[in-house]
Amino acid sequence: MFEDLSQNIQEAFRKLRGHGKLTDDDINKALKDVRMALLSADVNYKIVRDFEKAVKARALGTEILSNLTPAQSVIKIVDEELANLMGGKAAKLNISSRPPTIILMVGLQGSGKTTSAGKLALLMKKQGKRPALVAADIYRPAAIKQLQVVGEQADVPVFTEDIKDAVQIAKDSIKFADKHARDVLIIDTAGRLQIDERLMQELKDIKETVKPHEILLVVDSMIGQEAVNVAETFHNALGVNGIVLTKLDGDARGGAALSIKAATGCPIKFVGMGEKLEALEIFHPDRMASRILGMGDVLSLIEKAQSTIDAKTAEKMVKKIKADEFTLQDFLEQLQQVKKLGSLNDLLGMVPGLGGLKKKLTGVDLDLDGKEVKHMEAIILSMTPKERQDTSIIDAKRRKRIAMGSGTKVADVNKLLKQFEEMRKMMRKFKTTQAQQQASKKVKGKKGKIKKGKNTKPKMPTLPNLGGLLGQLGSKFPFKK
Ligand SMILES: Nc1nc2c(ncn2[C@@H]2O[C@H](COP(=O)(O)OP(=O)(O)O)[C@@H](O)[C@H]2O)c(=O)[nH]1
Ligand SMILES: [Mg+2]
Repeated sequence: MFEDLSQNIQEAFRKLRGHGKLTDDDINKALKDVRMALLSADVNYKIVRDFEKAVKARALGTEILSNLTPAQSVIKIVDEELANLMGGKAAKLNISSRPPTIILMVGLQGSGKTTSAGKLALLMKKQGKRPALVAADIYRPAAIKQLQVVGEQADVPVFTEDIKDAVQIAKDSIKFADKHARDVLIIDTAGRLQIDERLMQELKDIKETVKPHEILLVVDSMIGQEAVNVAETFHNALGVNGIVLTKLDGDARGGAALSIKAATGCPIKFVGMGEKLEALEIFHPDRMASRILGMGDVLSLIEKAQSTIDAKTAEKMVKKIKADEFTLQDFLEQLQQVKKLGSLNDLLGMVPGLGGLKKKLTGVDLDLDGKEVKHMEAIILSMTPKERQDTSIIDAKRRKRIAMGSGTKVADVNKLLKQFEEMRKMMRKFKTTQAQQQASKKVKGKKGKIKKGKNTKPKMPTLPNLGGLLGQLGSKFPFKK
């Protein structure tokens, strides 16, 4: 995501860092580089001009912070102005005090409406809501089926009706919500290849009839500046409350993300980061700005890990590792947990200072969702519980059976068992180093204590352990694509 932009801006600042004191000339040069980076990211030139003006006024002015170097001050200003450009604070959904809250998904064909509807349903479900999906894309039978599949994956009911009247379907879905105690309705609508009067009228009619609390425009970020035009048109016709910017995972430039709020006044509320149902994130302009500037995004990372990794499971694993009782069954559970996080490369991009490493790692991505992991999973699943508990009983005959059962070769089974053995060895080592560290901490006394302040990050005790595990996996399991 935003690799090109990120790299160009960071390059501009790298030049500044060498300087102790900054002249106006230094700052002007750096800002010119930032301007070029934004322009080549496909940000509208007027927006870039205003942005530069705002930064310059602060950077060349009196704003010098005593605890920062001049270069850091400039970076901080750019960080804040980038966040402002994208809307400042995260914008929330309008939730109706009288359920159901009605959310209307609109946008061009292929922008990701159906996928995002499902992702949003899952997200809201995780927040304790009871959403239902509504199939109001009546022009293609496949569209209804697609929504049903998504609904099934998210375990959310899908309201369909066998009539060719999207307005009526939307209207009837409210009764459905009342009857089934659903407090959120997410209405998926028909796509259009470009702005089409007839379909736009249909959206207006749906809006008039059901009075949605939230009209979410779904926009594909890969279309760059065109995304801004699309957003303007939809906003003028319908009055859009928020934007879901999809396919950010494939967007190296970031033009749409940076321009759309400034150009249309509509805030981005969510971003799509992949095809998976979990790949929808609440959009935080400040975090996004820091991510672009390469400061990492620890908060997002922690939140992601927190929502995905079941803390209890993680704790259990750590206990087992410490007691040297880690079995293949545990490994399988760990794999399944980690898999939910998505590609390790995505995670690396969020860790401060590791963003650059990510680029170098392309090609050797630890694709935790890839074929290799599926193979490993299949192999372990083909073992009996006893075998998973104690690998020493897995003789040649058993290996053959496991390979057959999992659709792999005996060599694959052998490889997995060998890797697992190596991993356990590593874990034993890990255990001893941890014990040593603990011992030395005790000697040092209270030094480890962190003072509570306003910048205290939420506690995430299981993350370091997971990090350790990922490290083990990384060094021992070259999951190449
Ligand atoms: N990589 C990626 N693909 C996405 C994202 N959102 C949607 N897609 C894909 O884009 C395609 C079109 O999505 P769909 O929901 O059918 O679009 P619709 O026509 O607006 O309903 C599908 O192949 C989705 O899997 C995203 O955030 N990232
Ligand atoms: Mg669709």
